[in-house]
Amino acid sequence: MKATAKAHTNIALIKYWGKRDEALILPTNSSLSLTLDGFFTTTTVDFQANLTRDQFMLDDKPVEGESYQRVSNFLDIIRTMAGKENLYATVHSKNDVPTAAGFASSASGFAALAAAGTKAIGMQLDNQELSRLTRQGSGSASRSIYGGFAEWEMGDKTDGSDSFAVPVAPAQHWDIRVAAVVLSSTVKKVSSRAGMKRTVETSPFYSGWIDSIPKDLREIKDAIKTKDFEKTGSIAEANCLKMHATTLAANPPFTYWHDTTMRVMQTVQEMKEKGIPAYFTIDAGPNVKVLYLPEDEGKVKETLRTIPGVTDVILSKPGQGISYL
Ligand code: 2P0
Repeated sequence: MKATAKAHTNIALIKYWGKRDEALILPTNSSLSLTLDGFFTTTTVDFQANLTRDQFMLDDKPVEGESYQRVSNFLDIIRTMAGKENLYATVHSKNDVPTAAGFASSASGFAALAAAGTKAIGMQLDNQELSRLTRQGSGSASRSIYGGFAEWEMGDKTDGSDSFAVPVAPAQHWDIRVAAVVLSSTVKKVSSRAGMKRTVETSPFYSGWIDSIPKDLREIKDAIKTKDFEKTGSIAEANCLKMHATTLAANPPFTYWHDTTMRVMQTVQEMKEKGIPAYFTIDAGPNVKVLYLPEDEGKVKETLRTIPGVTDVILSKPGQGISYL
């Protein structure tokens, strides 16, 4: 009862920022992302009748503590779905997500775990069912089931049955690129889970964030469909700034930005002024991702690399959804 699956990480263009149910991982807003070719996780799950607990190996090292618990709790959901409550597994995961690039490996990690785990235990789920399950491991992971552009529809049911991601456009639809700008100092004081919770509970800007999402989503889907890069980039950039603005008004207030984060944002603005279309987006950390077109790759990479405090620039194309190896 063994299966291996591969999943890519994704970058949100319309951010998921807030939960209405922390246990089921139900969001307060819908979100939209681009799956990335350059960053992925490969996971093998092997259910064995002789095991008395799960084992989790990440990059060949045994993992215990909170990360182990999240994986084992997620396998509990799969075991319950399959009606095999006492069947434990060994999980071997390999991350091809450079941690320094500031991508949460939880998106590719839980998507690969859900795909390999369900197949290994003998279940056949369609993508919608798989996304709904994956969501319960990590919200952003629900979008990594699909390649290209995907939307996680928040749903409104309390049991989460209508909260899952759907495909918007496949990777082949549009070759836009993402540069992950790696900063020398990446200390993060507030986790994304804690950050979104504090923001929902205390930020007076939060209702403005929620109210603005339907229009952002509608317009970015139109722009993706018509391959309007300027429009797609502008909406994504503004959506990211709105998300980060909610944290500044939280109590106590916080920001994920460092000085280099702002320097990168300024440089992207200067590139636009020089006629190179480039747009930034930032998740719950100081690193910056820059959207650009393939013909500008050389200039964009060189410009970003020379910013003081930037140690590396990792480039990626749109990536594919879940695959089984
Ligand atoms: C996103 N982020 O849409 C947003 C933008 C961070 C900023 O999803 O608690 O690791 O596991 O559901 O998915 C990061 O949060 O959180 C995230 P959980 P997750 O990509």
